[in-house]
Amino acid sequence: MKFKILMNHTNLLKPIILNPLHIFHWHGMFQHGTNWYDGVPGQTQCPIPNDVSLVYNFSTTDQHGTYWYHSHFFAQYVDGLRGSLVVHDPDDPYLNQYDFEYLVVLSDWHHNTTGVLLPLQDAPGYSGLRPIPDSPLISGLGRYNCTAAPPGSKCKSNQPLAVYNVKKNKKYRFRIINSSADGVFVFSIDQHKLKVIEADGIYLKPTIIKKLPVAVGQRYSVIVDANQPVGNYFIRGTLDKRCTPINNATINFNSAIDWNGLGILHYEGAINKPNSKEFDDDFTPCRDLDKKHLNPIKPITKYDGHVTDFVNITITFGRDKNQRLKALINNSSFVPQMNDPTVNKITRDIDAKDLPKEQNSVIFNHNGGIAEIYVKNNNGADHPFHMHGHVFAIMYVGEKGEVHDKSKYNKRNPVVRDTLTIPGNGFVVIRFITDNPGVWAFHCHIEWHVELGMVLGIIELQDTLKKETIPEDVVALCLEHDLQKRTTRKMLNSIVINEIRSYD
Ligand SMILES: [Cu+2]
Repeated sequence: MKFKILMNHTNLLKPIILNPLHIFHWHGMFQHGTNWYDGVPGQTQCPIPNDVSLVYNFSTTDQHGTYWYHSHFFAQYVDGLRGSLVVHDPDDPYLNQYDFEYLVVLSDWHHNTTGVLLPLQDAPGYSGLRPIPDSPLISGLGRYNCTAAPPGSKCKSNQPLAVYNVKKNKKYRFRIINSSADGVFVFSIDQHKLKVIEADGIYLKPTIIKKLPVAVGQRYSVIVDANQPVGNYFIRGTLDKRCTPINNATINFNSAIDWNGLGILHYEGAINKPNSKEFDDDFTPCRDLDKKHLNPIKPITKYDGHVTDFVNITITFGRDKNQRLKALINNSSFVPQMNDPTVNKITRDIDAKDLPKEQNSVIFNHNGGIAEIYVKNNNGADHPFHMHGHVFAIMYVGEKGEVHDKSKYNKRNPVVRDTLTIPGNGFVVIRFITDNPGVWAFHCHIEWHVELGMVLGIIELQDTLKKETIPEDVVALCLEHDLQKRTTRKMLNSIVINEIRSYD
């Protein structure tokens, strides 16, 4: 199968001198038979030291669509170690419905690096919420109110915006990725409705919307018809403030951020300054796009059957003995063992039930079975959960106060994707097919919550997994380096970004 990485070159930052350890996750890729290339420290591989290279050698098998890749090591991706990944489909059912395609990579930019931000969140007694960003970015470009910049700053308030060029009466596929640390983005183009055709690599029955809410880690494709009068129109990548809780102990709570990120849809020949008007909201704030817009192109029925494994998990927050904030899954905060990932342990014949408790393991042993996970959110915040190695079917999303009623499950034509929002104090029920031997993270994609330990380790088909052989160069990453020593918090302060406003 043809494999192609499409880089959105406007999203590359340069130059970046990073912590000398890296690890890359290929968000949305199933990694059938190549669990060790999933790129999760402590679960699937040891980090790659400086001057060492690793080829991630995996097949996309039958997957096509919009994905992305990012570091999964501490919060490196928030500092810019991320990009888009598109697998083109020669049999794309919508290929004749658009003329060109574009990538839109949305992100929430922090002026401080995560080397500064994470230790603040990790400080004993920290009583704030998630760090507040400084600018929303559309494909790496955004603006900042320079009156708030420090003295001597080279900040310019009229930085160029991302411009997407179109020709009148042509149709465009926009692939939209929310690669943020945290924020829910709302994407729209003034005077142009969006025909939604893909969510997280799953083709959809097309429906028309005005505004697209995108949680962290989610991807969509929409078709835009350039059928309006020739002109310049605003593209809006708004960070939805309603979904970002703030108190005055929150890191950067007095951020000068303008939550309304802008780009421009430029028709060939247009000379006007854009002054287009934003659509009214046609979605529920802080929730995923409504399921009526997410019907798979053909109903996916394989999740309607006998559930072979059932797991019940609860999300909360707590504090450790040093009063540090921790995210808890079933009362346990995930701690990766950087120098001995779980998959290495399994292949050494360690039984999954004997893994250290703080690896938050859940075990699925039925080959080809249907696993069901009930996630209860005992916390007021919404959490966008992403599963590695799989897509899952959403049986139900329950709001705060709703009673869990199995008769309401959507078994016959469920929404299928790899990232969903779990409502604050609500619950979700998802199902997936246990057919992919591996150690797969299931975690909140708010990067600040990952760092607080909101991660589960799915141990799937360990009897098959333990017979597999991890490639020598991957194992060597653990053997050759004293990683545990090198991955201290102190190291993170070595992240330096020299010029945050220099783009390729
Ligand atoms: Cu979260």
